[in-house]
Amino acid sequence: MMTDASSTIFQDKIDQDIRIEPKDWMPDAYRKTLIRQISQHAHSEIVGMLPEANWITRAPSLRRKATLIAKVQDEAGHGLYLYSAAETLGISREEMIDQLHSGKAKYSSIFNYPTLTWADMGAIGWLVDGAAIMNQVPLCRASYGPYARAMVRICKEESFHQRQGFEILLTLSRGSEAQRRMCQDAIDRWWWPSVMMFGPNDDASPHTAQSMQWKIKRFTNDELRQRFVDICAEQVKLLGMTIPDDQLRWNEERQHYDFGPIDWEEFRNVINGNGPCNKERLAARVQAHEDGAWVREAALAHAEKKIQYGKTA
Ligand code: FAQ
Repeated sequence: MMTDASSTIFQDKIDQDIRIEPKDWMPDAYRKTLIRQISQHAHSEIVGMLPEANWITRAPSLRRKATLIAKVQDEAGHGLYLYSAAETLGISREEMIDQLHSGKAKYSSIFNYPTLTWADMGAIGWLVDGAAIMNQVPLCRASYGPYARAMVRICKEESFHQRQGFEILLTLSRGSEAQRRMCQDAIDRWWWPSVMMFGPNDDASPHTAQSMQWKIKRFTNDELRQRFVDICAEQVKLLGMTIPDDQLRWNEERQHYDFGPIDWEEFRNVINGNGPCNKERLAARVQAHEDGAWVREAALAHAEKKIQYGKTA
């Protein structure tokens, strides 16, 4: 039950950077916010496997294929840690999966774009994993223990993902004219959707202020987006490529890059289910879940048998 005293103790713990653990008292709204964010994050990892899985069979070499399989497998692992972290808050895995499959739960907008060429594997690694790391490193210090601890390993793996992506683009950028064009085209298509990954501007973000007070978020959407732009604007020079934004310019006074306007209408469309691949992605997830029903049934039957055996033994 919530009392003024318990909510004061709770906020004091947050203010002193003492982690909140599953059995500690927490306000209902804190629990709900975490379930929302962690489950959306888990869904993003799982749906995020699909655009890349599309290229496993067409990777250009055995080395690239093995690396891509490992990356996609890591993403499955991230989804599982995150579902487990969300379960500690009192929601079941089945409920979360139902919310995803019924379209009730969101997942990151970025995974609703198609992967058209091999260079997209590089652009996803460099830009999408790059944006993910920028957002997720501060989550290692999130106030909720199980989420923060899951993020430590996830971030280590994401940083490897980001490097493999950059290396794919670097190789293409030193290749033939056609490869260089493919590289630039992938950057052109993935840049703005990656910038949008950080979410709405701070003044249009309903959850940021409260999540900052609870130290779930340590930085605002715009602060993280700005850091991402600053880093990418420098890294793109190593590739000899360009970022598709003619307003991208170093601002000496701000000590940051200025950048052009974001197409928020496109963002709203994508998060409301009308992006280029939303329907395809959800259909693939639902199909995979249905195809896996026999595995779940067999695992349950096996577990029940073990319990029975344990009782009679
Ligand atoms: N897409 O008030 P805010 C990855 C929604 S993992 C869709 O700012 P908040 C790994 C937001 O949910 C990528 N929806 O919300 C990988 C809210 O809707 P709601 C995922 C978005 O929570 C790489 C509404 O807009 N990462 O990439 C998006 O304070 C490569 C208002 O927004 C995480 O989930 C969006 N981009 O801040 C895998 C990190 N942005 O729930 C495979 C954890 C906002 O009220 C390949 N999450 N919305 O209906 C977070 O840090 C936060 O939840 C934010 C949003 C920053 C995403």
